[in-house]
Amino acid sequence: MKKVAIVMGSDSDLAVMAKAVKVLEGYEIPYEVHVYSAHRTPQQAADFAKNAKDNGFGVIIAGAGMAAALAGVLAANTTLPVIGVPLKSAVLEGTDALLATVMMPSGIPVATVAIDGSKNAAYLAAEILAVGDEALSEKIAEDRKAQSEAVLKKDAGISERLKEF
Ligand code: RP5
Repeated sequence: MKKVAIVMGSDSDLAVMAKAVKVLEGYEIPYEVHVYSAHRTPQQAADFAKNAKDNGFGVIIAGAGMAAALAGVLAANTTLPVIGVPLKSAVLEGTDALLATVMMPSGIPVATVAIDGSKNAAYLAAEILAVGDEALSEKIAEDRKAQSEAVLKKDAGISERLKEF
């Protein structure tokens, strides 16, 4: 199976991006985690993306905050799908990173998830890999079924829970 790359702009992003790792581990998808900054290590970020396909990656997840150029820079240097995770910052609460990540020019797409949406980035990466992997596709379908069952269980118990209020 192809690997997923999880790249973050700073180690201060790790707590959020670790949630993506847990999802990938749940599906037994191989992955690597790296810290490369579009601004502080531009050469290393570009080189990683340029070599990613040859190094066995199928998807790149890029998480960055503030003036979040990382996902776009990686996307500019590879034809692999890049999923951008805009990360919350103290001043603008992630809207800065959201706009920087999502507003890519035509021809260089970044599939942008929600602010701090690292789990969905991993689910999306799994779905991309599952296009050519029936066993993975079945695992994802089972996961969706479990989610539905959990909601229906809550539905069945909601009248009882109302008495708590
Ligand atoms: C971004 O700047 C990083 O992705 C991080 O979210 C933010 C702050 O980085 P540090 O100053 O904590 O290293 O490039």
